[in-house]
Amino acid sequence: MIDRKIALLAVGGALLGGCSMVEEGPATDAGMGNGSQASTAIPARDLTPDQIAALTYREFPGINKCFGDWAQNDWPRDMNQVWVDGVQTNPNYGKSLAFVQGTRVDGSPVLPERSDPSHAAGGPNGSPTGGFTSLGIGGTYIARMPLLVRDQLGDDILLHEVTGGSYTCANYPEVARVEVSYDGVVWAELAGTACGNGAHGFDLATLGDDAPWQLKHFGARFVKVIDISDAANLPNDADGFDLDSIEAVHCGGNERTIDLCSEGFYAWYEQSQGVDSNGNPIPAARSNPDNGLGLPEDVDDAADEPAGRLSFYTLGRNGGSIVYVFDGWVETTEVLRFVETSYGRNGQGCNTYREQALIEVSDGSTDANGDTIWVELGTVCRDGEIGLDGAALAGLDRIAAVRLTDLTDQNGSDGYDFDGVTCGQPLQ
Ligand SMILES: [Ca+2]
Ligand SMILES: [Ca+2]
Ligand SMILES: [Ca+2]
Ligand SMILES: [Ca+2]
Repeated sequence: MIDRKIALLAVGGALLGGCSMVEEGPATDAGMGNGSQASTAIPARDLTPDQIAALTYREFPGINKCFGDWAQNDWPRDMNQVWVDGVQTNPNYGKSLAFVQGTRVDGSPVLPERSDPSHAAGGPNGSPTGGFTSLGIGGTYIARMPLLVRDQLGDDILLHEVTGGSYTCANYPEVARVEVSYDGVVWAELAGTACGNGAHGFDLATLGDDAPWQLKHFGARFVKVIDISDAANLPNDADGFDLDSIEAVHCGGNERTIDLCSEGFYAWYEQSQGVDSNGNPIPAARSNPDNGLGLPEDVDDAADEPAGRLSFYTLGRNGGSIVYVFDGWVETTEVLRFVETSYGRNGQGCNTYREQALIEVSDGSTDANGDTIWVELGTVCRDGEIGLDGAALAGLDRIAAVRLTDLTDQNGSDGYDFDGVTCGQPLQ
């Protein structure tokens, strides 16, 4: 899925320039660059999806500080060794990118020595006299991180900016915001902005509810830095946010294979609950998706429900659905056993009360539109087992997520009452 190619759309010729000694802050060399340089800069605040789709990657080997083996840099499988063997160390820097540079406030090109996008790849050097990339007003810079950036306690990404002399955010507000992506297709914004010299923290925990579940569960592969400087607050020669480095504070994938017989689901996303048989909302007690986490309680009588809550989550009629994930991976040699709650009907067949759900699984892969690729395994009615061999046939050797969608056609039912998942009888 990461076959997308990234081209460098930076200012022509700028990449050949070295690091000349130019004071950061307002550029004073009015004789350079103005009107003499071909530029493909797009004077927009952000890239359109079409523009992003047209980008191709440019790699900068040899500057990845997260780990040393270039051959292991690619998602998804080669990260396993990196993480499991403990080779991974902090910090972790962006190493490859796409770049659409803006202009200076007066519309002239950013100086060549401040336009080399490789100067923002790799670690920070903190020098106001070179080694950074000026985004240009409204410019966009995309880094592809060598390892997934993960949400752990506190800030997960640091933007390093360089500004020398007496210039501060207050008197020279060059500002950037950050978006992240799992697949390079769908982007989601992180809270906060960066402005002024030094490191500025961003936290994946600030992702909105509508962010893709892969981004929240697996982490961010791509980091996009967008200049949002207000030209009205800056002098004519200001050239936007000066990016020294993108640092991942927390990186690495969760490569654990879970024990399906003892763990069940770990978290849920994309809840879209249906309604009851009369079209009314499902009662609150049946609407907590947490009730489907962990091992099933397998309750057969209302009196046996856990204290303070029910053991199940009701999908709801008319296609109620939810995505559950494991705290790691499940091999597709396994069988999933789904447990449903229907009081007093334990041991009775599906035909006695037809509450059913469609089961789809995913390893997190997305298509060209950024939509999750789901592999349909079939339907479970009440309690039921379903092998992952169908996913194996579709080319997956492990899964991380299961989507349940209600298919109940039973009169009077409010849908499939999902209790939990566990292991089933092994495949023959
Ligand atoms: Ca965090
Ligand atoms: Ca600048
Ligand atoms: Ca039921
Ligand atoms: Ca349960």
